[in-house]
Amino acid sequence: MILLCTLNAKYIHASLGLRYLLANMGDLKAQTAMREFTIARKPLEVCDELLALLGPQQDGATQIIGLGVYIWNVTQSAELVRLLKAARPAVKIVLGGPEVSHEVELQEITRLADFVITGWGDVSFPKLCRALLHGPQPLTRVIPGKQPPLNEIALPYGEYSDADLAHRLLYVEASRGCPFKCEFCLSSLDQTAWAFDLDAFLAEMATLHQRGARNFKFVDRTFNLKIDASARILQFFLERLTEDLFLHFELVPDYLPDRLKDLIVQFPPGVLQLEIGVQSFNPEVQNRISRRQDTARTEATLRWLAEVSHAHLHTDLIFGLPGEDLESFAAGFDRLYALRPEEIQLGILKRLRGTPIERHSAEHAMVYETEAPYSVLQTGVLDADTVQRFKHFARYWDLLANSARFKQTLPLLLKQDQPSPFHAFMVFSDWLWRRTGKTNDLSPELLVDALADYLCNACGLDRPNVQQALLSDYISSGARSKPQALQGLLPRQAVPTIRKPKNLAQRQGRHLEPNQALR
Ligand code: B12
Ligand code: SF4
Repeated sequence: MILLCTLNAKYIHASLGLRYLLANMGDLKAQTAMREFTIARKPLEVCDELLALLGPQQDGATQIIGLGVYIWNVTQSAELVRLLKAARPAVKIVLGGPEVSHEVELQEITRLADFVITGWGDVSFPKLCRALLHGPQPLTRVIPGKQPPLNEIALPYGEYSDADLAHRLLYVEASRGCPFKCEFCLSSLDQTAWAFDLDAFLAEMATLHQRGARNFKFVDRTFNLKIDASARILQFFLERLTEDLFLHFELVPDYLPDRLKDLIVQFPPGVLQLEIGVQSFNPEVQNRISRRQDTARTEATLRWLAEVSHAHLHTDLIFGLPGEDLESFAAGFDRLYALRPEEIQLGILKRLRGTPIERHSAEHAMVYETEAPYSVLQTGVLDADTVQRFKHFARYWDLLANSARFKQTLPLLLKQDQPSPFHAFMVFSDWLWRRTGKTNDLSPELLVDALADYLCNACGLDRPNVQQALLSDYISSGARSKPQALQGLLPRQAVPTIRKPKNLAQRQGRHLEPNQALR
């Protein structure tokens, strides 16, 4: 028997990689099963469950476990492999996935396993299984995954169950790879992008849609690379537009021809989510990490999307890039904030295994965590304290700004007596950290009280104005407890004005104006 397994970041994330492997098992499919867990599960429980599924090993029959290893699960996966090997040494463990595809010999998990397939696993995993089951036995432990023409790979979408369709994000891909070279990113090693046959892909999407799928998360690295294909995909979904449709695409920010704009603009609020990596506005830093990005066009695209389209804009910045100091990052943040995307996700640089960013480590005094997720701890221009302060900032920004829970209050906070929104939020973030000492378990009520205290007492703002803003935000958020700062002001039973979104795009739902959400 063959078991395909992985530990997803959360239940809502269904593994597309494993489904590809399952769909391509060919004659071995009948004896292959797939089992997904989350990283929250104890490795011992996962081990017991997998061994129970395999059943006792009879007459020396070969049993194989294929494990998908990623940055978010490598620690737990290593423990799982250790337990499996201890309990049943004869079981053949095959690893694959981006985390074990590079620096293979340097990792503990790869030493514990029997085989590692690097890169694409679609055809190489079944081939290895055939060799293990029927011989001849493979000669090497580390096997470079074959990258066949995409039309030779069976599409995996039939492997999504009805429960997946109902409860999870459905990852789909119209293309693999990326032609760009941003050195912090694993996709920079791809050299180019390869497109799946669009007719075959759209036929699969049509089947998923007929089966009731409404959440489609495209993992294409760059959705706006081949405009003909992007336009056909958008058109396909425009023809199936319903209130509960949710689509997520990743775009490069400096290229949005009118043809795509004309289609994007036709999507009503709540349907399209666009993830746009800006990463840095500093041209010297962009150059250093080989990221080609036209700043003027980036700003023009973002401005158009924010002002004209109804798309929800999820933008990304990376803190800690080689040579980028706090002031440069602050300037980039302020520039992006001025364009008013719904979300600015503030990521911290990670040294992913295999990525070329490593070449800057010595010159820019980069220090990274040695264990996953390999986040930067300090650089030549950012000391460890500043990196810590930024981590608090990023978390609080998520809670207060990206959550859209404080739409009225946030402008009061960012207008404080500081040179810019970034600096104003940094002062608040330092204050909140001193006061609470934590970034987790901060309830909406605690945040309301903290904001009231900060704005009225530390900044000296007029209390009724602050309370008015907080009251409006608190009621809109739908929270129902009673923060101290709003005692006596809340209606007896605060009625939420935003309907809880029905579909999985919950985060996006919170950014809708009440009248849009109630459409
Ligand atoms: C979906 C996704 C997520 C989801 C999680 C999904 C899940 N299942 O739980 C979320 C959004 C949570 C996420 C978060 C992060 N992610 Co992410 N994510 C992706 C994304 C966009 C899609 C993955 C996918 O489905 N790909 C398509 C499938 C077909 O490819 P695949 O998964 O690589 O599978 C193929 C091979 O790897 C191999 N394979 C896979 N499993 C197995 C098993 C066996 C036995 C074999 C033989 C082969 C094999 O065969 C498959 C088919 O060819 C990729 C980028 C991308 N487009 O791939 C990044 C990516 C996986 N993420 C990455 C990173 C860095 C992160 C973050 C650290 C980002 C951050 N915030 O800084 C976080 C970590 C979260 C955490 N908790 O720590 C990196 C991976 C680095 C690594 N070494 O694992 C990627 C590659 C992005 C990049 N280009 O750099 N991510
Ligand atoms: S960051 Fe985006 S554009 Fe750059 S290499 Fe990675 S996927 Fe491609």
